[in-house]
Amino acid sequence: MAGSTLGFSLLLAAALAGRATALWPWPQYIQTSERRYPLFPHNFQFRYHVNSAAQPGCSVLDEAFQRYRDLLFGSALWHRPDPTEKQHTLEKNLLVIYVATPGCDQLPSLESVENYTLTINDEQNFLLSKTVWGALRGLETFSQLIWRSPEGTFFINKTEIEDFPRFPHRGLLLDTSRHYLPLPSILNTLDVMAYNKFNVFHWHLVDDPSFPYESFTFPELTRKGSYNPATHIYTAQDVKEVIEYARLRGIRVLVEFDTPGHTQSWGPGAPGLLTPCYSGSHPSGTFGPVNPILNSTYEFMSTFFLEVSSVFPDFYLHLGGDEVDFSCWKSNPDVQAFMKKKGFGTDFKKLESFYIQTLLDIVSAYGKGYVVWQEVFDNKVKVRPDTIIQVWREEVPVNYMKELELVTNASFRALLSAPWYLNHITYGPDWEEVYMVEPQAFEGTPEQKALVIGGEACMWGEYVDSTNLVPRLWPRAGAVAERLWSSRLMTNLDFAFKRLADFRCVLLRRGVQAQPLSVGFCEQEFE
Ligand code: CP6
Repeated sequence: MAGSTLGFSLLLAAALAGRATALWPWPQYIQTSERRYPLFPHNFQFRYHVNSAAQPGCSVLDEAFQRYRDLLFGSALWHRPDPTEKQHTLEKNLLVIYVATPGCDQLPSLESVENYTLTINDEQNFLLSKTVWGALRGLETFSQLIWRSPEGTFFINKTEIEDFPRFPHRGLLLDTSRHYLPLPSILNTLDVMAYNKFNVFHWHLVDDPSFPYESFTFPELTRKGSYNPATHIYTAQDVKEVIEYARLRGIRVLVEFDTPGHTQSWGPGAPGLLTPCYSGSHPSGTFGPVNPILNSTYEFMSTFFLEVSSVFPDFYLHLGGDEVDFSCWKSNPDVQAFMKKKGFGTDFKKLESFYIQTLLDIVSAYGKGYVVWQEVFDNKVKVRPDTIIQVWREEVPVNYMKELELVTNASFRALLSAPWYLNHITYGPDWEEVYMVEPQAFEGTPEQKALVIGGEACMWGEYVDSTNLVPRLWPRAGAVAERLWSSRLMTNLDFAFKRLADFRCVLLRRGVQAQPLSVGFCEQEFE
């Protein structure tokens, strides 16, 4: 990587400059100095450059300015400095934003350019980006550069930052099936994701225990499959709100409808969809994965995914495909007969592949791309070459680094999650192991390495609901966020610890109940 030596010396210089450089995640290039400029809340302005492609009325930035004004200076009234002070400082008491290309109403995508440069010097405070998404990332960085003296004055140091993400897919998975997460929990998570420069919300919406998604083509799914159809569901309005709230923060919503396994909750609302399990020659009364041998199954999936494709605007859908239990299929005589007819022998992976392949063709026809869990690749399902494979298994069938090697060797793009299960907790600084993961540390060509497009932190919901979600996520998910945003050279745990502990205090000030990393305290913890 060109400029790595330079990168390190700049990093060191910045580290020495002290508290004003507690950035998270760390930018790609930064130069800071001891020279500092005061900022005055009562007349501080975000202002569009006259030649910026984005101008007042750009919802993404107009609303971001409001959010960052509130975060930085609060809604409280700050003392007004005497008029002479104002004269000197007014011209520099603003951040000028220049966005090079138009577009404030689109959705972020995998291809979105998030680069920005931020210049704080004697002449100006200037944020330059190609797109509004880059401007959002730069605004977050700007907000993290501002600090307060003990007397309460706001300052920002002379700084030059050139920043861009290492990986384009930086996700966080929430599971809303094991426990229902109220809408505010999801929206608040999106806020904190943006503070960490995450850009994909992977919504594991339904699973075995409950089906909280309100389907308008199959309302019975929700009525019979949710924990409580009056309270524990996401209405069409809720879903729209999540998507727009995420968009305004430069975050994509990648929805997952996991099949053919993990579908128990679909059963009551979709009679005939799941496979009847047998005990001996009689149905046992229990049901297994989606029944892959019936035409009616594929008709149902066509209709259901047509709805899903229009409700969720992102190009990608997550189609699951993980952990299919074959025991029920094995027990069912009709499935056995189908296997024989198809020439699958006793290889149920072939039956699973048959299902997935048919489903993928259906979804492809709707003009969508898809992400699947690694089993789909492991079982040799024939998938489109643009399929994204999400690696989640730590050790079997191979360790996750080997799996990345195999997936990229087959020319598929890969997402890494295996080492990033934040639902796993241990006593101690468990963020360190998460932080030190190097997603490209496998045997392979540069072309293979380039096929790793990012990763996701996962918060599976068996033991997590809205009471413990926030402290379990933050600041630990931040370790994943920095690994996915910053240079691969960022491997100094002491430097990371200082900044992450500091960032955790920033989160507390912003009203996020983030758990402590270690012993210590925050200056403004109880404000
Ligand atoms: N649910 C679904 C889960 C898991 C997966 N899929 C899971 C299994 C084991 C671990 C973590 C998560 N709870 N639908 C696997 C992707 Cl350790």
